[in-house]
Amino acid sequence: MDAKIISSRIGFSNLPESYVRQESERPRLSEVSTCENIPVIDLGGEDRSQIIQQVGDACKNYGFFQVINHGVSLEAVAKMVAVGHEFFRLPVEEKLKVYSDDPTKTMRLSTSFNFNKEKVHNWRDFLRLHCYPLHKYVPEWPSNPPSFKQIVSNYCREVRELGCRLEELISESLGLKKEEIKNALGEQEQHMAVNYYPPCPEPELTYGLPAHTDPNLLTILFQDLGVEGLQVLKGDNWVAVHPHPNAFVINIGDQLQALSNGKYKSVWHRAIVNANQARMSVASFFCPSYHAVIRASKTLTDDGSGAIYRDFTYEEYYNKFWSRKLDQDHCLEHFKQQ
Ligand SMILES: O=C(O)CCC(=O)C(=O)O
Repeated sequence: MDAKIISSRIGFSNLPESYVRQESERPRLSEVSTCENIPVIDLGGEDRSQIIQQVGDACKNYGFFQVINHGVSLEAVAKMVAVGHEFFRLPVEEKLKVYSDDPTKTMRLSTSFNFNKEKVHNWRDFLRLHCYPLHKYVPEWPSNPPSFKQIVSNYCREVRELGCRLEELISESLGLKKEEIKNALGEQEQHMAVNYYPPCPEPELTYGLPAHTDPNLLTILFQDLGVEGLQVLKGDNWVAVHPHPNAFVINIGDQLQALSNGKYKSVWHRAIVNANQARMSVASFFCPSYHAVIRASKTLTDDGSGAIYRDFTYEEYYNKFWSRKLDQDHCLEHFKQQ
C-alpha cells in the first residue's frame, strides 16, 4: 500500500506511467495567464456595504477571491502550516496507520483523488478530516505529531468564524437577509483537506488536482506563500492565483451556485505541481448538513425564471460527487430541472 503514497518516496527521475496524462489533457503551462489576478478584498474595512458590493462582484465575475484582515490569527495559520508539514515528513509506517482509499471515512490519509476509480492518478497526498463538531471528530485525528489535535482544532475554530462571516456577506450580496444562506444549511459540517504536492519530476505531464469544482458551499483555502499552484478558469483561460501575504483564497462551491439559482458560479479550478519545491495547501470546506434540502431562495426565483435545479439533499449530492471522476462534467448538471 505504501507504494501509493508519493510523499514518502524519493528519487523519481521520471514520472511513473500511471500519472501521465494523455496529450490533450495536459496542463499546457505556457498558456496560463499570470498577469491577471483574482480580486483581493479587505474585510477589515469600515464600510460594510462596500465590502458586500466587492464580495458580490467577485462571486459573479470570478467565483473566487482572496480576503485579507480576515480575523484568523497569523499564529493559528503559521502553526497549522508547520504541523501539516511535520505530518507529511513522518516516516511512512507512521502515516500508513491512518491511510485509507475509502471516501466515506471521516478521517484518512489518502492520495490522488479517488485512487481505485481513476485510470490516471494525481500528484497529491492528502489528509482529510471532518472537523465539526470538534468533540465528535478530534479523538479520531492523528495523534502524531503530538501537537496536531490542539493546533488543528484551534485553526478550525477560527476559520469557522470567518466562514460564518462570509456566508452573511454573501447572503446580503444576493439581496437576501444576512442569515438566509446560513439558515438554509442546517447544522453545517466543516471538513478539511491538507493537500501535499511533492516536487514532481515532469510537472507538465500531470496535475496535483485536475480541473474540478467543489461540491460544498464555500471553501476557505490557505496556500503556501512561496509556491504557486492554484489556477482558476476565467472564460477560456487558466489564470494563476498568486498567493497574497496573509490572505485566504475563497471559492464558491456547487451548493452556493444552486442556492443562488446560478447567479454565483462554482468555478473550475486545478492545482499544478512543480519540479523544485513541495507545496502544501489547507482547504476548509463548509458544507450543508447532510439532511438539508438545497433549494434556491424564493427571492431569487420570483422573477419568473423559476429554479434551475431540482430540490436535493446534500447527502444525495455528496454521494453523487464521490462516485465520479473528479474532472468529469459539472456535477450540478445532473441536478437540473428536467
Ligand atoms: O491546492 C490547491 O491550491 C487547490 C486545492 C483544492 O482545490 C481542493 O482541495 O479541492
